Amino acid sequence: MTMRKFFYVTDIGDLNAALEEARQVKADRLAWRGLGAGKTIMLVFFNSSLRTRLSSQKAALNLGLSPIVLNIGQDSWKLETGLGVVMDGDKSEHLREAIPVMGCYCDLIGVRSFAGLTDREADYAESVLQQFVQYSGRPVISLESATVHPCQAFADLITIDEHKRRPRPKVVLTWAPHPRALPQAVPNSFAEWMVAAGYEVVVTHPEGYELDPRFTAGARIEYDQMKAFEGADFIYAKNWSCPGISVPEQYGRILSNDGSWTVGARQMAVTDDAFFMHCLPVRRNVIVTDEVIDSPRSLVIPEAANREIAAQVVMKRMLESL
Ligand code: SN0
Repeated sequence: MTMRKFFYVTDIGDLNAALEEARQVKADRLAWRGLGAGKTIMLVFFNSSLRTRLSSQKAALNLGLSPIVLNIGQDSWKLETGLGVVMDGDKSEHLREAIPVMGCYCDLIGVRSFAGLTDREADYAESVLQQFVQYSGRPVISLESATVHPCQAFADLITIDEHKRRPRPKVVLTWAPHPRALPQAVPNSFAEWMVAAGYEVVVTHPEGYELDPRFTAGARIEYDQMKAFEGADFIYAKNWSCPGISVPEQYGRILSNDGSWTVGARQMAVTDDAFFMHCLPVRRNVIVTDEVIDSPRSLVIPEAANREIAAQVVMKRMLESL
């Protein structure tokens, strides 16, 4: 299947085929090292990164694809992303020129650009990433954009597929408190991918944190965290700020810092000996207790390791589609 962009679960097509390809890549990651020879991927970061940056570079190197990393605002001019802006402030260059220039020097582009969390419409239209699609002339991978983090969700799917004890595991996505307002990209994509995989998906959070139904359709929403955890096979913790579904003015705000939602032994005790998952970076003893993240049921490191595999499958398919 040809692949020109990687934002949504539908961009990867059949998930069983994608998982099979992930297994092949994992079994011999250098088998396609000729595929990317002489080609370049530009990895553009508007925000910080550890796993995404390293796993994307590693995946590219496995394919013989040369990565070029650009940190916007540090290594480059500060870029204006809004349209129609009078550029008399601190931004020296507009995306409208920067994107086609970057496109001249590479074959694939990956972009990290977090939600601004002030303008829901602009964030949910993925306005920055759409400009990359429109003006670069290259296949574009979201490396966490305003509303999605597909590389993370694919790695999570691989990890669950490797650890599941039954064909249709119960997978619980739980909100947890955090001192800062964080994007909805990770929970959006996680819910979207888990529903698409056909798993039993439960999303639990305090009232007001309802995610956009375009990502959660098919999942059960449960406001009682303990009830949600009952009999679970996988617990996926993540903080997110208010998605602004019922009250649009609350978009991007922190509505709760209720410490009873921190995932600890009390909640894990009612699961079916569930695995614990988090995309990282994680605030210990805010999102999850030391006891749970340090337990043998924690999958946070295998999940991170699978980021390389997920990224490699996506880049491989894009190279095969050129
Ligand atoms: C990002 C997020 O979307 O929630 C990236 C996750 C992959 N996380 C953060 O920005 C955490 C920052 C913090 O201060 O803990």
